[in-house]
Amino acid sequence: MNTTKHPGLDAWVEEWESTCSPARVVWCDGSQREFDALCRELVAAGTLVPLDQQTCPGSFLARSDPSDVARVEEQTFICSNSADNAGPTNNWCDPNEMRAKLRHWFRGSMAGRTMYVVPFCMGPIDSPFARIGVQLTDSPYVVVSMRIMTRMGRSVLEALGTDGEFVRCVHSVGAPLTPGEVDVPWPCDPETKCIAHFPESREIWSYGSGYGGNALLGKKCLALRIASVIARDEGWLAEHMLILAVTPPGRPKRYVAAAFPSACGKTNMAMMVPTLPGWRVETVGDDIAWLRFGDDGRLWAVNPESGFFGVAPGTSIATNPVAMATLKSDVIFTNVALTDDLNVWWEGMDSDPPPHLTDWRGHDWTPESHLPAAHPNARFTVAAAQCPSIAPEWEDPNGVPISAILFGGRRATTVPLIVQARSWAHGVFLASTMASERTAAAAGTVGEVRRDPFAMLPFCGYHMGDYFAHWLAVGALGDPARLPALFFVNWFRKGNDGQFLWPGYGENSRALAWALGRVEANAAAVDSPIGYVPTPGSLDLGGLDLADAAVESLLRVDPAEWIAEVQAIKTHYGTFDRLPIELREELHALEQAFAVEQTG
Ligand code: OXD
Ligand code: MN
Repeated sequence: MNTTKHPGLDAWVEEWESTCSPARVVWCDGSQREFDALCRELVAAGTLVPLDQQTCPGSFLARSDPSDVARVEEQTFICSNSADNAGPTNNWCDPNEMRAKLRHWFRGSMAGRTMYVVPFCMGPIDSPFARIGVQLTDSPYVVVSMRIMTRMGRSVLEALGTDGEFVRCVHSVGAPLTPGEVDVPWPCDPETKCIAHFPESREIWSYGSGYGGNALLGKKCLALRIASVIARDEGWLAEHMLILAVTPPGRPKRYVAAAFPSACGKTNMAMMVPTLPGWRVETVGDDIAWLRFGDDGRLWAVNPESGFFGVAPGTSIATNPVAMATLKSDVIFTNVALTDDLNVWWEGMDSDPPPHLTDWRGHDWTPESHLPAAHPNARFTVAAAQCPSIAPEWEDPNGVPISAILFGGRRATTVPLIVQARSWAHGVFLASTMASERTAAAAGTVGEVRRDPFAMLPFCGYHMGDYFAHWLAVGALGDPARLPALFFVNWFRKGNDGQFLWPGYGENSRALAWALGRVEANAAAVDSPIGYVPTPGSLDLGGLDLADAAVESLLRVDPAEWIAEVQAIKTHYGTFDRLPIELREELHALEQAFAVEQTG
């Protein structure tokens, strides 16, 4: 038993050691030597396959159990003291009931395994934004992933001192070993998984899964669900947003945050290669932003993570060359396919797959196979510091000042390429209506619109209506002249022929340029019922082969579509028992504006 200078931490570790009965306890120091030793153990256990050391030095492939491939939203709970505070969009369970159930599952759950104590920090350790967590886990794969995704180890214990506060995170894969039992490469509980958050006591208990957001508890669990509650209590914002820096030629660098639901291209946008000549984009973060007011009255943001846990399929030299360059070495890939020469492959990487692969389940695969070679949610875990477009200031303890926030989804119809909100409250209204259409790859009806307010539906740790009110309150605290401008965007609008109207990727720099033009107050716009929409001439479309009709379609605010949208928003709002009156007023004003347009 290691003892630290922090008696509260020691007592908590001891308590869980006696509940989970691991064979041993190891306190992680976060060193390279520890990381390398764990990787060697994981290779010996068959969890990690070393990749070709010439082409992918320091990189490994993990294959998960087929039952453990994604976040389990149905098994994710916000166990606030009252159900009311979890709200209509979260699963809720009485905290005492959940504690009793999980304690029972955790009892002896680490038998035959090592319990690692992982001190970690979200945000640069010297930052006023920083939050410390300690994760207990019986998964060495989680430990090595946490070392990439967070600042982890001895320096965090030092920062904690003798009585520092930390978020208590307990994680077990739920696969105890009996004496002599041979382990499997990816231990988990194939039947039973549960990710429980206790917002009042700032605790996370996760059982049964070793995958991604279920198991790397700093990410979705701490930096979004628990942090959103802390942010509400302390007057800041914890958001599902990328952060980028954009420098137009001859003009100052500005910072933009953008919220998009999963699978709408946040990592691609964060690493964008702008097609506008002379423009430069640098990356600050690709998934989470913590925002708070600086002394100057502006909103400043940090990326609380130190790595990217990105979706591999669809990533290619064409769609995201910067990500491909980031993945040259020191990556843990999970559930991608393996080539015969120990390189990785996934759908969307090249147009032609190699003639033979080992798929994510470890089976032979040929182009004739009907199943994807890589799991659609296959991931790469890689340090942000090795991203060629990382902004030099990405770890600035004070964060970066945000000039604009973009909210977007995947909409085939209705939502124009970009709209500027008329005010903060109007922006909150637009973001609260955010939605994304299901693609053919996902379960559910293709084209069905799923509302995902602020892209936070799976990640808000409290009542979504109160979350909207919190956003309004933050805006009311700020000086309107210093608040970021808010925009609603849609890269996915389709024409009558069913084809995307907008090329996306690096071309999104043109929308970014218009947004900055608005921030600097010189880009022209039409005042439409849904906000300020670019005049066709105000978008820089030079060098882009887009017909005038396509531009018109991209920017159209179609009254019939919006009258239907207003009805859909009413239905969406009907699910909230606590909705700020300001948002109802915004909806009413929108409905009125179209009624006037129809009659006028
Ligand atoms: C993620 C997600 O893993 O949003 O970032 O699902
Ligand atoms: Mn995400």
